[in-house]
Amino acid sequence: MKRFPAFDPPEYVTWSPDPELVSRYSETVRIDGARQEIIAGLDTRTLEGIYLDLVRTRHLDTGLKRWVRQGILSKAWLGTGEEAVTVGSVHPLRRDEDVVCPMIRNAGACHMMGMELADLFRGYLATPDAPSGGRDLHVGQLDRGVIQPISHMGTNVPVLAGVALAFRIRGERRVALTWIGDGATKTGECHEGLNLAAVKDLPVIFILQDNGVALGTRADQHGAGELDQWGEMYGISTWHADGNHVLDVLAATTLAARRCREGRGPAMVVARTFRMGGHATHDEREARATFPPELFEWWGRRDPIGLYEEWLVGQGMERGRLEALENDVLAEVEAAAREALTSRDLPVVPEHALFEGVSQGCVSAPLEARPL
Ligand SMILES: Cc1ncc(C[n+]2csc(CCOP(=O)(O)OP(=O)(O)O)c2C)c(N)n1
Ligand SMILES: [Mg+2]
Repeated sequence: MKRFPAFDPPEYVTWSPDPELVSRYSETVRIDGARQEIIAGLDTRTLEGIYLDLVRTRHLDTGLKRWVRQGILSKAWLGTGEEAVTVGSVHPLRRDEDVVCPMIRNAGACHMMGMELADLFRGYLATPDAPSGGRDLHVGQLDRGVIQPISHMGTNVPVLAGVALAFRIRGERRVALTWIGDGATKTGECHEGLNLAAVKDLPVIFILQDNGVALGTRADQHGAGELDQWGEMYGISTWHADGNHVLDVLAATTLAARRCREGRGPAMVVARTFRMGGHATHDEREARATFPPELFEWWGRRDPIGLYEEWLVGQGMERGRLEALENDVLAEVEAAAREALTSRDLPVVPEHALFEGVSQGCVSAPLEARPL
């Protein structure tokens, strides 16, 4: 894929495939028979779709970072390096009926569920036509099955357990899914939500997105135990996946979703990955001081998009085809950013921001638009 020296982490700018990692990527596909079967069932169009979702997610970050450099934004929260966790876990969901609640590093889930890229940019600009009506940069859209998170970590867990409880009571075979950062595992809400989901067998999937850091605090500073068996402690069936391997995450989440739809939920997928930048763009230097350069190098060699590209090429995909797909995405993201910028001309009516939609709980889509 295209590398941008001005925006990409340096490890990605100079990225070239490590033959050993490329071969290990293929081995991971074959380790588990059930996962292998799921991956073997993905046709070319679907594999290209996964590539588009990954690249769209990366270039949404590129667009936001460009805005930061241009002074349009003061900072942006990026998911660079963690794209495979988001794309792999949303892919198995049914876009017209399942519900997600993404953390700020899961922006890819929003466009995968059907939200407009321009709306994701507008969320940052706080324009009156942004999904939150300009009130918050966290965005969601109920009629696309995306619940807007709030900033408080861990609160998404009981909310999604509640959504899944509603599915259960109505006898619907729908699935709720949310992500939990390693830092968020330390919150009380998270514990309460997981426990409720487990004792009620709710159809909810928790993706434990362990990037080894919470803001500027390393995982070994914020927790003494291992997170690998954390879900099982609550009685939640757990799969482990390589967080930088989109197909592995996809296959594990497919199995988790099957379990939920059979009424045997909840389920957890533990995926280790790494944040290739700061908590947000303002503290990249701090992040580089938090971890040794070797760790950035180690994870940098495991760029989830670079490795997926190599796997696709190994399957017979033409590099020219990948380039063409990426060029389409770049044009799409650029157009979305341009469109969002025009929203800055809209008049802001503070009364609307204060009162509109409050009684309905959502500005952009009244609850009736898509009953939960
Ligand atoms: C309850 C709560 N405490 C503190 C914060 C401040 N805060 C925002 S993000 C963050 C770290 C989150 O870490 P993690 O859950 O691992 O997610 P990551 O940022 O690594 O994706 C913290 C401490 C918050 N938003 N909510
Ligand atoms: Mg974290």
